[in-house]
Amino acid sequence: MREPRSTASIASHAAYGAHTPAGQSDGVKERIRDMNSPKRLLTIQDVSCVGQCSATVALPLVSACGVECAALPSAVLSNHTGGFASWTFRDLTSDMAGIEEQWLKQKIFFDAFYTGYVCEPQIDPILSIMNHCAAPGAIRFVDPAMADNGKLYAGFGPGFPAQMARLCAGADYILPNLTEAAFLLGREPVLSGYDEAFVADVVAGLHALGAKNVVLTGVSFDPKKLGTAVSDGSSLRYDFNPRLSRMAHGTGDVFASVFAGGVLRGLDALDAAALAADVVCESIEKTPDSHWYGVCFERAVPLLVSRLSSAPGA
Ligand code: PXL
Repeated sequence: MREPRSTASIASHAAYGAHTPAGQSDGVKERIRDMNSPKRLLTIQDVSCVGQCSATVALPLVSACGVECAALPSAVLSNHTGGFASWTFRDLTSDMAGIEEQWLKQKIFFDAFYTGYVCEPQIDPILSIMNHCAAPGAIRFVDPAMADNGKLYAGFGPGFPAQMARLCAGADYILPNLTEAAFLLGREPVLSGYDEAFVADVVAGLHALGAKNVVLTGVSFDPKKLGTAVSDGSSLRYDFNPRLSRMAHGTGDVFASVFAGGVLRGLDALDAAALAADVVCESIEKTPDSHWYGVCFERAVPLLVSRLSSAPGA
């Protein structure tokens, strides 16, 4: 049975600083890392049992970056909703408060949060976890995974982007594609025929929501190139790769996982975006055309590991 929640159990940065060594104090074994432990990231997104997306991408790729990856599943689906004919969906919102309570009781904190595909009633429980279970200086990555190619994913209603915008408001990094950016801003998606001034305006709108850094994916000014716009609010920089002849499901999750892992390993945001894009391209190139539901990102892990081998915190 769940214990009643007390205000004393609600931790904050101050409570983190008040840690005592494991085994002392109140008999609760505290989870304290020593200075040599990797950074610990909590990813909050669904487990699609089959489909190579969300948590089944984040866990291996964040780990391959040399960062500990804890996972809070927002839902369990038999398979993702992007191309399969049907699916089961178990919403795990009602588990979230109890999970937070356990973490607070055991003084478990996170150096970073990375949210992906989540449901509308989960925005407040997620904000609560990010507010209470953060180690000092914790970084928030929000991938507003809700739309692509001009359309919301199946299962999200028109009111969802406004809720997702609340999660973006407190983020250190948001990683929308052009479609998600348009929905966050309440605009019609524009997917081609735009210029740098248009991108700058979209990025400014996203900063105005409250996001500190904007990483806008799927940007293209030349049909042969596809890239990312990276803004810290004062400078807008671009990274481009040659456009591949095919698109694939789950590449946004590969990009966000590698980006978060790269930033936690000390890469500058543009370098992390360039690494993430290279891993996406390698994954697509190594995916047979017949493999329609995701990308074989496993085959890009050697590239990722070798590119990060000289990064700090190896
Ligand atoms: O990759 C985005 C994603 C994540 N999770 C689920 C999805 C999708 C995209 O379709 O359906 C369940």
